[in-house]
Amino acid sequence: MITVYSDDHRLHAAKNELIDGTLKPAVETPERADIILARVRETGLGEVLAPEDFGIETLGRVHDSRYLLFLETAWGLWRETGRDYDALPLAWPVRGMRAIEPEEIDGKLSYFSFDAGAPITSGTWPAVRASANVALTASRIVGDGERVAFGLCRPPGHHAASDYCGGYCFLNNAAIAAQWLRDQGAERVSILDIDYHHGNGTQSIFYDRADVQFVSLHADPKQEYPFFLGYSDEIGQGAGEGFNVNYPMEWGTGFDVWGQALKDACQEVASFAPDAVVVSLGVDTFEKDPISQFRLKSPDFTETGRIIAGLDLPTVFLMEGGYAVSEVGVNAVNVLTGFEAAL
Ligand code: FKS
Ligand code: ZN
Repeated sequence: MITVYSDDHRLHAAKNELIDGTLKPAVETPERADIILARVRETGLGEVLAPEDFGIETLGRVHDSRYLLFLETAWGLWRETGRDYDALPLAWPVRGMRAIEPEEIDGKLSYFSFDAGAPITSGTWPAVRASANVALTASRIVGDGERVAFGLCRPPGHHAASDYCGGYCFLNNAAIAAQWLRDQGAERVSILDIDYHHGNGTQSIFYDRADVQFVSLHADPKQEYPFFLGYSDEIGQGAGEGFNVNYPMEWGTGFDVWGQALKDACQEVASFAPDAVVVSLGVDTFEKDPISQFRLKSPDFTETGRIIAGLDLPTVFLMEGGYAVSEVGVNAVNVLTGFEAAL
């Protein structure tokens, strides 16, 4: 299987993040991608290719143009105010407040985000563009007839919506990939999101559409981030009704329950009969993940790949989360080798 990877992910390296009420060193680090790439090479998974540049119009198929302009200019505006450390928002418009884009950068940071989990640094814009190009190139490879490709995306994408960032995510790589496949002539595309956290951004982008199905396995929002989306009664709206499927699961869930949910999710995908599947591949479901509460073991990821291969569909794997750095490479690549072994 071909892996698409760009060194430009390193340009985004947040210093800190708020965890449990204190500023701690960021857990979404460049080291994560380095370790996954090292494992790809160690296992001889296949060739590693650099991404092609797809241009900003491709991003505009999914993201709002004001939001893209914000991402491109935010660091410069923040620097102009004399600050040289990571830019973070601190206030959000909730119930009864006005959603008007403010003029000042601090207000814009708030307006274009849903949490303080997506710090903007000097290299964030080139890094997130490279990450989207990685996703698009992997999709192009599958669109050209390969059965499968792996986009080693970093930063991740599934919390980013059309016009806001959050949860380490800026551009929604999976949504951009799915939309590109549609624009290239795929009639239906499924996004199977197996990251521990609900892909609120991806869900919101396709919620009223019948051409892109969103199916997600994740920790129950009544217990876990992102808290405000991911319930099982979210089934899509309008033309999209029936094309959004959520499998929220309790803290402590192991592969007995999770693996069954994956099989059920694959049934949903199979009955949608898509031309291609985009997998939002998070391995933060791992038992030793430092920020998560599921209990998957390393061999369970191999089985996960095998089950997904059973769909017998063109498949684009895109990296999302996974923070147990010493095992993130083994677990992510286990999914890919499990998939390949089942072909
Ligand atoms: C939990 C605090 C939650 C934010 C977690 C973000 C998770 C990101 C991710 C992605 F795939 F996007 F990277 N903090 N105590 O793993 O879903
Ligand atoms: Zn996650």
